Amino acid sequence: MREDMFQPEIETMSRDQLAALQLDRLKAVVKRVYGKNPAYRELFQKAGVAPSDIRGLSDLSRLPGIDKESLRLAYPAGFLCDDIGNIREMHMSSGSTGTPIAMLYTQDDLEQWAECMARCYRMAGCRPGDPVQITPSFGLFNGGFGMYHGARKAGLFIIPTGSGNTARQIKLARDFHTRVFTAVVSYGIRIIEELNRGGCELPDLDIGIFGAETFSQSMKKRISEGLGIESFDIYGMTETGGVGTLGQDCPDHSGIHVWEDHYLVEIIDPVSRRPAADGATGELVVTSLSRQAVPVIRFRTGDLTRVLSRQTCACGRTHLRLAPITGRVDDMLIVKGINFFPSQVEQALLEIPGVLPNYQIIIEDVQGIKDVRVNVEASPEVTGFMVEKHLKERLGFSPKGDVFPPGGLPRQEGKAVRVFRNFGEK
Ligand code: DLL
Repeated sequence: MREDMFQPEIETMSRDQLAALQLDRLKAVVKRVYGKNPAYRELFQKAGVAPSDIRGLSDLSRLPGIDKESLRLAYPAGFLCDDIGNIREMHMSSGSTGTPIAMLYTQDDLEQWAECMARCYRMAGCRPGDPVQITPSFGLFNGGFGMYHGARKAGLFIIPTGSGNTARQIKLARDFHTRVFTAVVSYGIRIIEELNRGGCELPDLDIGIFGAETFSQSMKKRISEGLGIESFDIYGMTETGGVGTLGQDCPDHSGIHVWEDHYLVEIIDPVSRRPAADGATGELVVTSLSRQAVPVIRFRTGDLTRVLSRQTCACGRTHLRLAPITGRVDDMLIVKGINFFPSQVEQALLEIPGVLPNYQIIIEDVQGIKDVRVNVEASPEVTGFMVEKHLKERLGFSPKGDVFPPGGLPRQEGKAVRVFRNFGEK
């Protein structure tokens, strides 16, 4: 029995077996959405495709897709494919535009979520009885409850702190010997700051599971070193059923293993919508194969990534690996003709010794021309000029760099807001 796998028979299944399972499940989910939901049926009819047309996995490309806007317009339950009486839980993403997306779960959906999360915990090296501190918030955000459901399934000792009260988080971690620390990426940094500020003793953590925000290599390094842990990058979203549903990296840290028995993934060029070759960056499109209440069909996630490998990993898992998410399609900034993502600014900033992982990217309109300013916290030896020079080398253009003392920039609870635009556009 492999200790590091929750379901070794599924996690190491041959690619042929996996494809056969995916096809069976794809046929079933297509039949389900078509039979049970008028909105889906209408989309299928418009695209001129019926469930009987799905004979092979390549027929996926014949299916119509949905995106965040479709789900928002369908709020609260326009894509429901089950009886409302069978719903046992809901979560919701607030989104930037204000109209929420609701995700509803049947009992089977909750089991599926817990199973995906339990695989992630076990893959990170968690053993039954390990104390796990769950710091994402408990509520409509899926982070806290998803980690909770999975920890129940994996037999961990749950310390459900939820977000905030950083000093207490550290005390509890010390008092109850937290081995596994779970958080939204930027909260890892908050813990390190608090440790430095209060001169507190570092709790004896081993494993960190972080997600919900881009996790650049340099951020991962800072957090791992600052907390003395091995960090894992966990991925999921409200629309696919929450944290961990899409997967996580393994101890080989060679990409995010996608739970392909539950999700079919495609990468497309966000503009032409054509499939992108393995290795090419594009938008991730997801079909949920085993969810009951609100399965998504060819859902355009808006997240940018690429397929790193479909080969069996050194860890023994056969499920394909994606590159860490670099950003969202609509996060791309174009300034003075140069395209870049906030995560590239983060990566470059954290290469500068003395720069702290708290920053803001401000896009402003200077006499009709779009300009960028980067505010960053750093120790006193770092100057604005040093920041500007390094960003110029790494990004190819020179935003203005303003350096703030440690603690000088605001912090948010939950996901960090990094980009601010001070004129009319989104
Ligand atoms: O953020 C789920 C989650 C909670 C994942 C806790 C990990 C930890 P949403 O609020 O619906 O759900 O936001 C989903 O967050 O489309 C990505 O843009 C981003 N995201 C999630 N995980 C990662 C990650 C949760 N590991 C959106 N790396 C997604 C980069 C991530 N971005």
